[in-house]
Amino acid sequence: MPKEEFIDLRSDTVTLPTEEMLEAIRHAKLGDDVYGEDPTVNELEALAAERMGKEAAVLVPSGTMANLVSLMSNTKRGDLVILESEAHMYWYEVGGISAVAGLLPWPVKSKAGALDPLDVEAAIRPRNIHFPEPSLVCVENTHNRHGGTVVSPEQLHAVGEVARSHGLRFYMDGARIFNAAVALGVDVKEFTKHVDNLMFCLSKGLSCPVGSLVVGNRDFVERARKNRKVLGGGMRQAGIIAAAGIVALETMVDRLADDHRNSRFLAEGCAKIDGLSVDLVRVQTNMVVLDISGLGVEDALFTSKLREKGVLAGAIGKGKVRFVTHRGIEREHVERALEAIKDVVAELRSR
Ligand code: TLP
Repeated sequence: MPKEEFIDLRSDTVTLPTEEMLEAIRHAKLGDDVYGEDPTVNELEALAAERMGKEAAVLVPSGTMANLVSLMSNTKRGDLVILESEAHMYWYEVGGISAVAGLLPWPVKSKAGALDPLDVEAAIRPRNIHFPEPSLVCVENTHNRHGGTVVSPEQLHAVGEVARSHGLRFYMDGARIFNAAVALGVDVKEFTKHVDNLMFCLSKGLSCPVGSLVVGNRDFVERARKNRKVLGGGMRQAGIIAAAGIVALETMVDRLADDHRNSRFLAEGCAKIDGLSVDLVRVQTNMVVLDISGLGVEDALFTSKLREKGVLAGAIGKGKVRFVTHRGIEREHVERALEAIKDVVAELRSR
């Protein structure tokens, strides 16, 4: 089957740029961004800072680099960082938090991604000769491994209060923060006002080919710019990336609601299939996590059977399979995906 015929629900990272983005890239005014002279990058950074209600922003190539430079810019080597135990930074970023930033991650369990402020407080150990210095609390929003769940502004406020009262900074991996804002129907600043700084991605549901932004106060962003450089992320005519980012921020946010409707439809369809279970409460944005453990097969077998039927999904371990909706996935694709899922379940149950 040619690749373009697959219904690709592995991630919203697979989205391709829109025609308008490609046009904007073609006509972007460019300069050397390491000298601060790329007008399109400067425009995107100013726009991102304004949208997030912060002083400044810096464009980086990936979400992973955004998290890493943010960690480095919020801490010093040897510090302790409190994060949620299923956090992307802890699971999927090649251990950069320790290997590169030199930090001790201190995972705290949560319900559906929202940390309990009491658990955060308990994790902040007193200053003592035996303990590393705690300096940062991190949250993820929406929360990827919990199924795209939204950490509400109220929850952020409560955790932020604990962090601040102990003199710790508060950072948000907001890779999909616009999904959270659209899901609750509120301005993104309702979330961002509770954290000191954050990152968000252009290259996921917003459909850009590349790019993430690190956002916060001027001092923090200045440190982030320097840390981006040390990691080799200082780019030159990066306006070709930023041009698409401007289009994304201006035109691609509201349509995320379509992705949320489609994931809901997919989840409700899957919930009706015998042998599968879905926690519908967690289907809040553009992700669906299917629990296939009732079928008694490896998740990788399930996804390879689905692939044979033209549907791509992610095996995320422990009998869980992830589907992510995004631009390019319409209701009819979801209907076809549901048919394929039904067929695979029937096939596996008859073995
Ligand atoms: N997540 C990817 C994979 O790495 C799992 C995906 O397909 O969801 N923070 C969060 C919450 C993320 O979900 C991701 C990407 C990142 C950071 C890293 O972004 P990139 O892939 O741009 O380095």
